[in-house]
Amino acid sequence: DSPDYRDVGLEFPAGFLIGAATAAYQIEGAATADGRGPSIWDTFSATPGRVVDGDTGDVAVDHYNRLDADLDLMADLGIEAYRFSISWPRIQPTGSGPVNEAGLAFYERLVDGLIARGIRPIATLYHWDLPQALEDAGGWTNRETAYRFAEYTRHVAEALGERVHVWTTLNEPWCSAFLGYGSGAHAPGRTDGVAALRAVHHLNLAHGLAVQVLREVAPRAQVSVTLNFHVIRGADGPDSEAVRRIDALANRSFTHPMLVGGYPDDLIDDTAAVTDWLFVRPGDTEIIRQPIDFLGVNYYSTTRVRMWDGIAPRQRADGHKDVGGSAWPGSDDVEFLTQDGPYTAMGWNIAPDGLEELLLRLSREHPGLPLVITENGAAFDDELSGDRVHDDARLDYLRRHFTAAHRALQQGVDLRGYMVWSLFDNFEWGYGYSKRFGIVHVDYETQERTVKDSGLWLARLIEERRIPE
Ligand code: GBH
Repeated sequence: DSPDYRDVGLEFPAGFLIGAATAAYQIEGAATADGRGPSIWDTFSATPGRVVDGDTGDVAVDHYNRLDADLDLMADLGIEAYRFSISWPRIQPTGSGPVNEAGLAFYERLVDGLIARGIRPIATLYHWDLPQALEDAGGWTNRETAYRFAEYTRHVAEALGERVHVWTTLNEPWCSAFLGYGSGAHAPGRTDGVAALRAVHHLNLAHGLAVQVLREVAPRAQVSVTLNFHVIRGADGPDSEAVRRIDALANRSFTHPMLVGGYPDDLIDDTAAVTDWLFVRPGDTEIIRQPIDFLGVNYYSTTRVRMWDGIAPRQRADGHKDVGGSAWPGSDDVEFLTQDGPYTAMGWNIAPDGLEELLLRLSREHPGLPLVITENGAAFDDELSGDRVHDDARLDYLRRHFTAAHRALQQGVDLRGYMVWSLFDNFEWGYGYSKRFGIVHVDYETQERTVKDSGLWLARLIEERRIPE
């Protein structure tokens, strides 16, 4: 009998960090303030047809100009940690050269404001906003971008390393590589399988180089990377060819080089018709395989696949718009199937058992590596009613996933924390403002913030340290 994950009263241990997450381009706005340069997401969102309703991050939730009030809101919710990202084009408007001090000052104010309120800062160095000037030189298909990222990391760590004790190099490099250069659903919107696989390697290299820099500049810091895992269900059984292929491309193309060493043989074989992988140079394996202090896990949903005879029809069960390219170079004969509901507003199936399964798998395969859930949450169609937002569906989603995390803890998984995605409704990438993930509602006309019922529920969970009614 499988659990329904709707338990109440489950207690989280002291020291288990509970908080919320955001990303720079999704919330900050102020796209040209204080010398910020353009990123690939500015270019992409300004290109007609790329983002729903032509939305951009120009204003977003205006967090850049509302920092103090937003910090007070975090303190009111009682969050113990805040996971945010630093905008590379604010620090280096063209992706190289000296620090733009005015841009850096924003993050100094943010970090100081968090510390003053007793909230632990968790800084992500890259959440998809590559400086456009670097994209013009090839972006993540160009090996040089990895070295520029290491330089940027050094600037940021030198400025903030004394105050920020938890760092994440990259957020979801799978999305950067395969949605940015493969399917084209994300910036820079390229549709080229070789480019996507080159990007995989240069993102891995950037991670390794950045970890080396952080160890040198901030030796006492906790260093991590955040990956979005695909929890894959095989329509033809759990050990099917389709499951193995998608696991290789989606999961092991990052975990293997970062945590084990080198690329998996089956990944190289599966992609042999697309690339010879000669962009991997001697010595890269050692640079990428750097010890990290914990692994950041982003989890939303599961994926269901089977092999197809020929090029599989691209059903949009994967939650992404069909923009022509493939996110699965060398595996276009894998079909993605619609799964049983219930679903979120993204069309993603709700499956807390997938989170439990994922945490158990990671802890079994990488013993000794602590885990942190760096993102989990859901979009639903919320409505303001007076000064409340009764988002029962999101509250229920969070309850079930916190229960799943608790079950993993009970089974011995070294899980250290849980960051809910997201603190605010925000710019949901290709979906613009049409999808709301926040535990805080934002009125995009007035920029007024309203804590949703799910936010009040999270505040109680943090205060009582147990899953509330
Ligand atoms: C995260 O991306 C991002 O880090 C965050 O910025 C974003 O706002 C948030 O989640 C919500 O989308 O069908 O094979 O593509 C999550 C991106 C969405 C990628 C689910 C994988 C399902 C697998 N992921 N998607 S597939």
